[in-house]
Amino acid sequence: MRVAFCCHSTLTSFHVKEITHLGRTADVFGAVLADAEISRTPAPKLPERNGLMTSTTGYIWNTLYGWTDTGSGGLLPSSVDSLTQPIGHHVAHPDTKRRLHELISASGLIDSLEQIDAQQATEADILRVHDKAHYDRILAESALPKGGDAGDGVSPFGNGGHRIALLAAGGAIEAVRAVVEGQVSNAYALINPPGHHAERSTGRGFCTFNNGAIAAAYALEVLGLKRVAIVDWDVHHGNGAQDIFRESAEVLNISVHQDRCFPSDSGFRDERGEGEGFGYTLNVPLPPGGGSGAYEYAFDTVVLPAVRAYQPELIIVASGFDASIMDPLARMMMRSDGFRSLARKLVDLSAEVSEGRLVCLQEGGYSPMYVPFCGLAVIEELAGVHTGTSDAYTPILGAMGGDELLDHEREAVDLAGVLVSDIH
Ligand code: 9RB
Ligand code: ZN
Repeated sequence: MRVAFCCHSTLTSFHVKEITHLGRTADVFGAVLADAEISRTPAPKLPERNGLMTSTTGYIWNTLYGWTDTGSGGLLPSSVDSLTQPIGHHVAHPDTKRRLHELISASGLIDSLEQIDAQQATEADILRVHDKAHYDRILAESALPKGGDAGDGVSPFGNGGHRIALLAAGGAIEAVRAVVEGQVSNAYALINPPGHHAERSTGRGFCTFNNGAIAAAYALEVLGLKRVAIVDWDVHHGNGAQDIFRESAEVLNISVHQDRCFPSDSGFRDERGEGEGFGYTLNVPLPPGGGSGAYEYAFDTVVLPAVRAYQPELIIVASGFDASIMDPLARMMMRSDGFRSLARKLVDLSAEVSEGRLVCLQEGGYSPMYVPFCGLAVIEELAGVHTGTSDAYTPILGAMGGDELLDHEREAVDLAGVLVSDIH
């Protein structure tokens, strides 16, 4: 079911009537919903928005995204020699993302989204950004009884894993296609495995193929766009798109990340692209400990001005939730309301520069408890729908503070802000 939503005088102020769930038992862990009757206020007749009377958010999930086999290690492979004991759940076990999908369903938000099917990306889609040798190696290792590794020894995949990786890249392509062709206004692709660390010739950091880069290349080479911006708010550096597009001015790649978290040897401010691409790689490394104050300042000072200067036709977001205060693989302090606020900024920005064309692609996020609340907040903002679901962790996490912008965070962001003037 789709919800038509009300578009006021400008694109930046569209909002939907709040959807109220009556008699809902807010048991997200049991995912039990009693009596989930939804009452909606009928949408008033709307002014036309790009010729469309309704505005929808596309959503992609596929059961196989929950079937990635991350092996028996926790982060490192399990090994008797190195005394890394086997563990039930690898840090990137797909249940975290499946739990986000289940909250989208249990909250009722899914009824307001247009579900779009992912198809496997083709070899040609992958080879727009990756070497043939990388593609061939992934297929060959995927055929082995126990699968293989995407490239760095900490990115295992199981037998047949190439099919899930192709489905993730294909989900990214499909989300971009649906938005650019006007089937939906914007989209969230809850894809897995992630992609933003995968470089032209290798996978790394749990990423096999670079879904975001593949989708950006599809937008440029197949759909005919001229300028695409990638905004990477995953807590780790978006090294993959930086590697793939370093000589291109057709992609503006902005990564806001915890300084030297992963990879520890990239993501510095002085990495700015090369040749024609100089200036179109923009890194905003943040000191550890930052919360929504640091992130909002980074967006207001660097990300938004850079994207406004660039005027892309499409914004792709590398949407990880590993900057959350609950994440085991980083040390930042974002909460769901912080992610909601970043999403709101990008929805408004996309209305300003790219006719609302905004596609979020799932990247990292390793707190099985908390990622669902962060993701729900972001997708609610994309859809302009509030389900009334409250972040169950706010009472404990909110009390920890950490949202104020600190002087050393402001200084780090301001140093990156200087680089915006080179973007045209
Ligand atoms: C270690 C290595 C990793 C790998 C991936 C991440 C996060 C990825 C993500 C963090 C650390 C290597 C421990 C390589 O969420 N991206 O968004 N660590 N990788 N070698 N060793 C010893
Ligand atoms: Zn990450």
